[in-house]
Amino acid sequence: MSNIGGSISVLMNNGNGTFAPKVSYATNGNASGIAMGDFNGDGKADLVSSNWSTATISVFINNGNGTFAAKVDYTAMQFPSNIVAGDLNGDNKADLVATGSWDNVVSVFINNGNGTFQNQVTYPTGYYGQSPNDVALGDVNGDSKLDIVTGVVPAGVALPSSRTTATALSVPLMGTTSLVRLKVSLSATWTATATWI
Ligand SMILES: [Ca+2]
Ligand SMILES: [Ca+2]
Ligand SMILES: [Ca+2]
Repeated sequence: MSNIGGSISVLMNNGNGTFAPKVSYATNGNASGIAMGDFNGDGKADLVSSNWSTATISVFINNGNGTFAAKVDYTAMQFPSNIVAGDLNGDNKADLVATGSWDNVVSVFINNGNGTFQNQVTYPTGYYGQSPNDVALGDVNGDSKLDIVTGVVPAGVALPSSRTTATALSVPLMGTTSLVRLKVSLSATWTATATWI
């Protein structure tokens, strides 16, 4: 993969389930993951991409009419394959969690409350060779606070409630920048099966 050409495309609903032609916004390198959330509290969904090739995330604030302001980039860990948005500290402003697939961590970006974000705080998710490639937020312990769940390759994947969900994971090959894909399925006995796709 090269460090060129990443973008997000937005297709606006015409109101009847058909969509207007795409409007694209350039990201800082390959946009391997995207997420949406209201980052500045105006009730309009904002956008973020995790940029695989540049170890950054790009935040796009909604202008309020479905167009997006110029991106603001933040430093992430290497190979941030996926990203998710959710309110982690209870201020009703969406925060961000990105994977750091090369470094076996997740990066948490707390919203300052106005759509700008603090520097990442990282948390380990595994050990060398077990890269977190997908991430989800859910309240695992019922305290109404979102917890972080990561998909790890190849040993398995942790899910908060479902034992049958299959998830596709993007996998960095060690020593290269190539991308391969695995599908991981969990059986009723929590046995994880990984299949190349
Ligand atoms: Ca917003
Ligand atoms: Ca928050
Ligand atoms: Ca919780």
